[in-house]
Amino acid sequence: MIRILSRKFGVAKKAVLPDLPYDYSELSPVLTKDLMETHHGKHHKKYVDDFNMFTELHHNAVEKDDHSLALKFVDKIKFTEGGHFNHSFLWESMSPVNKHGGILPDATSKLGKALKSNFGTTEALIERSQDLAKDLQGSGWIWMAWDPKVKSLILTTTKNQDTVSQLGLEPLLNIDVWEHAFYLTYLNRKDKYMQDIWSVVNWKKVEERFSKMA
Ligand code: MN3
Repeated sequence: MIRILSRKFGVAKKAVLPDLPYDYSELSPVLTKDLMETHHGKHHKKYVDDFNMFTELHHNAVEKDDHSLALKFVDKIKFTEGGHFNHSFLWESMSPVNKHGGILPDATSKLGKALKSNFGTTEALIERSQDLAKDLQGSGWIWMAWDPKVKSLILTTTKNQDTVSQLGLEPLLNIDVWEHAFYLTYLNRKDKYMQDIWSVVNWKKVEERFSKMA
Protein backbone atom coordinates (compact mmCIF):
# COMPACT_ATOMS: atom_id res chain seq x y z
CA MET A 1 0.00 0.00 0.00
CA ILE A 2 2.76 2.40 0.97
CA ARG A 3 4.63 1.61 -2.23
CA ILE A 4 1.52 2.32 -4.32
CA LEU A 5 0.99 5.65 -2.57
CA SER A 6 4.66 6.48 -3.00
CA ARG A 7 4.53 5.90 -6.73
CA LYS A 8 1.36 7.88 -7.12
CA PHE A 9 2.14 10.90 -4.96
CA GLY A 10 5.92 10.85 -4.87
CA VAL A 11 6.05 10.59 -1.06
CA ALA A 12 5.02 7.83 1.32
CA LYS A 13 1.98 8.46 3.52
CA LYS A 14 3.10 9.45 7.00
CA ALA A 15 2.12 7.53 10.10
CA VAL A 16 0.50 9.71 12.76
CA LEU A 17 0.62 9.35 16.55
CA PRO A 18 -3.01 8.71 17.58
CA ASP A 19 -4.61 10.54 20.50
CA LEU A 20 -5.37 8.39 23.53
CA PRO A 21 -9.07 7.57 24.02
CA TYR A 22 -8.71 8.81 27.66
CA ASP A 23 -6.60 11.30 29.64
CA TYR A 24 -3.04 10.45 30.67
CA SER A 25 -4.11 10.23 34.34
CA GLU A 26 -7.22 8.08 33.87
CA LEU A 27 -5.57 4.65 34.08
CA SER A 28 -4.00 5.55 37.42
CA PRO A 29 -3.08 4.00 39.84
CA VAL A 30 -2.32 1.00 37.58
CA LEU A 31 -0.59 3.17 34.99
CA THR A 32 0.28 6.61 36.35
CA LYS A 33 0.08 9.91 34.45
CA ASP A 34 3.91 10.12 34.24
CA LEU A 35 4.16 6.61 32.86
CA MET A 36 1.42 7.17 30.28
CA GLU A 37 2.90 10.51 29.19
CA THR A 38 6.27 8.89 28.61
CA HIS A 39 4.90 5.73 27.04
CA HIS A 40 2.61 7.50 24.58
CA GLY A 41 4.32 10.87 24.12
CA LYS A 42 7.91 9.62 23.98
CA HIS A 43 8.08 5.88 23.21
CA HIS A 44 5.17 5.56 20.81
CA LYS A 45 6.02 8.92 19.22
CA LYS A 46 9.55 7.70 18.54
CA TYR A 47 8.24 4.59 16.74
CA VAL A 48 6.07 6.86 14.58
CA ASP A 49 8.88 9.33 13.84
CA ASP A 50 11.41 6.57 13.11
CA PHE A 51 8.93 4.67 10.91
CA ASN A 52 8.36 7.82 8.86
CA MET A 53 12.10 8.43 8.60
CA PHE A 54 12.96 4.86 7.53
CA THR A 55 10.11 4.60 5.02
CA GLU A 56 11.33 7.83 3.45
CA LEU A 57 14.93 6.59 3.31
CA HIS A 58 13.69 3.30 1.86
CA HIS A 59 11.53 5.11 -0.67
CA ASN A 60 14.40 7.37 -1.76
CA ALA A 61 16.76 4.41 -2.18
CA VAL A 62 14.17 2.53 -4.29
CA GLU A 63 13.67 5.64 -6.43
CA LYS A 64 17.41 5.54 -7.16
CA ASP A 65 17.21 1.78 -7.88
CA ASP A 66 19.65 1.28 -4.99
CA HIS A 67 18.11 -1.89 -3.54
CA SER A 68 21.27 -2.70 -1.64
CA LEU A 69 20.75 0.51 0.34
CA ALA A 70 16.96 0.10 0.52
CA LEU A 71 17.29 -3.35 2.11
CA LYS A 72 19.16 -1.80 5.04
CA PHE A 73 15.91 -0.14 6.12
CA VAL A 74 13.55 -3.13 5.83
CA ASP A 75 14.16 -4.50 9.35
CA LYS A 76 13.95 -1.00 10.81
CA ILE A 77 10.64 -0.42 9.04
CA LYS A 78 9.30 -3.75 10.33
CA PHE A 79 10.36 -2.92 13.89
CA THR A 80 9.04 0.64 13.97
CA GLU A 81 5.82 -0.20 12.12
CA GLY A 82 5.25 -3.03 14.62
CA GLY A 83 5.87 -0.56 17.45
CA HIS A 84 3.37 1.87 15.97
CA PHE A 85 0.70 -0.78 15.36
CA ASN A 86 1.16 -2.56 18.70
CA HIS A 87 0.88 0.66 20.72
CA SER A 88 -2.08 2.03 18.74
CA PHE A 89 -3.80 -1.30 19.37
CA LEU A 90 -2.80 -1.23 23.06
CA TRP A 91 -4.32 2.20 23.82
CA GLU A 92 -7.65 0.98 22.48
CA SER A 93 -7.33 -2.26 24.49
CA MET A 94 -7.42 -0.37 27.79
CA SER A 95 -10.06 1.73 29.49
CA PRO A 96 -10.29 3.56 32.85
CA VAL A 97 -11.91 1.62 35.69
CA ASN A 98 -14.84 4.10 35.85
CA LYS A 99 -15.37 3.66 32.10
CA HIS A 100 -16.03 -0.08 32.15
CA GLY A 101 -12.30 -0.97 32.35
CA GLY A 102 -11.81 -4.51 33.66
CA ILE A 103 -15.48 -5.48 33.35
CA LEU A 104 -15.53 -9.00 31.99
CA PRO A 105 -17.77 -9.92 29.07
CA ASP A 106 -21.09 -11.54 29.88
CA ALA A 107 -20.71 -15.32 30.23
CA THR A 108 -23.54 -15.85 27.73
CA SER A 109 -22.02 -13.59 25.04
CA LYS A 110 -20.11 -14.96 22.03
CA LEU A 111 -16.79 -13.92 23.61
CA GLY A 112 -17.83 -15.11 27.07
CA LYS A 113 -18.54 -18.56 25.68
CA ALA A 114 -15.30 -18.63 23.67
CA LEU A 115 -13.28 -17.63 26.75
CA LYS A 116 -14.89 -20.44 28.73
CA SER A 117 -14.35 -23.12 26.12
CA ASN A 118 -10.71 -22.07 25.42
CA PHE A 119 -9.44 -21.16 28.86
CA GLY A 120 -12.00 -22.54 31.32
CA THR A 121 -12.16 -19.49 33.57
CA THR A 122 -10.93 -15.91 33.25
CA GLU A 123 -8.76 -16.57 36.31
CA ALA A 124 -7.06 -19.33 34.33
CA LEU A 125 -6.58 -16.96 31.39
CA ILE A 126 -5.01 -14.34 33.65
CA GLU A 127 -2.75 -16.89 35.34
CA ARG A 128 -1.64 -18.20 31.95
CA SER A 129 -0.80 -14.63 30.84
CA GLN A 130 1.27 -14.17 34.00
CA ASP A 131 3.20 -17.37 33.30
CA LEU A 132 3.85 -16.25 29.72
CA ALA A 133 5.07 -12.85 30.93
CA LYS A 134 7.38 -14.52 33.44
CA ASP A 135 8.84 -16.78 30.74
CA LEU A 136 9.28 -13.98 28.21
CA GLN A 137 12.93 -13.03 28.20
CA GLY A 138 13.68 -9.46 27.22
CA SER A 139 11.02 -7.30 25.62
CA GLY A 140 7.76 -8.30 24.02
CA TRP A 141 4.01 -8.58 24.13
CA ILE A 142 1.28 -10.86 25.45
CA TRP A 143 -1.57 -11.40 23.00
CA MET A 144 -4.96 -12.94 23.06
CA ALA A 145 -5.74 -13.66 19.45
CA TRP A 146 -8.09 -15.55 17.18
CA ASP A 147 -6.64 -18.39 15.18
CA PRO A 148 -8.79 -18.53 12.01
CA LYS A 149 -7.31 -21.87 10.92
CA VAL A 150 -8.56 -23.81 13.95
CA LYS A 151 -11.21 -21.29 14.96
CA SER A 152 -10.13 -20.82 18.54
CA LEU A 153 -8.74 -18.24 20.92
CA ILE A 154 -5.06 -18.40 21.67
CA LEU A 155 -2.84 -16.73 24.26
CA THR A 156 0.70 -16.19 23.05
CA THR A 157 3.70 -13.87 23.08
CA THR A 158 5.73 -12.02 20.49
CA LYS A 159 9.25 -10.70 20.86
CA ASN A 160 10.29 -7.09 20.49
CA GLN A 161 7.75 -5.33 18.25
CA ASP A 162 6.54 -8.40 16.38
CA THR A 163 2.80 -8.69 15.93
CA VAL A 164 0.53 -11.75 15.90
CA SER A 165 -0.82 -10.87 12.44
CA GLN A 166 2.66 -11.85 11.20
CA LEU A 167 1.83 -15.34 12.55
CA GLY A 168 -1.50 -15.51 10.71
CA LEU A 169 -3.50 -14.70 13.86
CA GLU A 170 -6.10 -11.98 14.38
CA PRO A 171 -5.20 -9.77 17.38
CA LEU A 172 -7.92 -9.22 19.97
CA LEU A 173 -6.05 -7.95 23.04
CA ASN A 174 -2.43 -7.09 23.79
CA ILE A 175 -0.42 -6.35 26.92
CA ASP A 176 2.89 -4.51 26.67
CA VAL A 177 5.59 -6.35 28.62
CA TRP A 178 8.45 -4.11 27.65
CA GLU A 179 10.00 -2.67 30.82
CA HIS A 180 9.10 0.84 29.67
CA ALA A 181 5.41 -0.15 29.97
CA PHE A 182 5.53 -0.61 33.76
CA TYR A 183 8.91 0.29 35.24
CA LEU A 184 8.03 3.85 36.35
CA THR A 185 5.19 2.48 38.48
CA TYR A 186 6.21 -1.08 39.29
CA LEU A 187 10.01 -1.06 39.09
CA ASN A 188 11.00 -4.73 38.62
CA ARG A 189 7.66 -6.18 39.83
CA LYS A 190 6.46 -7.46 36.49
CA ASP A 191 4.28 -10.05 38.26
CA LYS A 192 2.32 -7.34 40.11
CA TYR A 193 1.90 -5.33 36.89
CA MET A 194 0.60 -8.47 35.17
CA GLN A 195 -2.03 -8.82 37.92
CA ASP A 196 -3.14 -5.18 37.98
CA ILE A 197 -3.25 -4.58 34.23
CA TRP A 198 -6.37 -6.73 33.89
CA SER A 199 -8.35 -4.13 35.85
CA VAL A 200 -8.02 -1.68 32.95
CA VAL A 201 -8.63 -4.09 30.07
CA ASN A 202 -11.27 -2.75 27.70
CA TRP A 203 -13.26 -5.96 27.22
CA LYS A 204 -15.91 -4.00 25.36
CA LYS A 205 -13.32 -3.26 22.66
CA VAL A 206 -12.13 -6.89 22.70
CA GLU A 207 -15.73 -8.01 22.16
CA GLU A 208 -16.14 -5.56 19.30
CA ARG A 209 -13.01 -7.00 17.64
CA PHE A 210 -14.12 -10.57 18.32
CA SER A 211 -17.57 -9.95 16.82
CA LYS A 212 -15.85 -9.54 13.42
CA MET A 213 -14.24 -12.99 13.64
CA ALA A 214 -15.95 -15.85 11.84
MN1 MN3 B 1 5.48 0.10 24.87
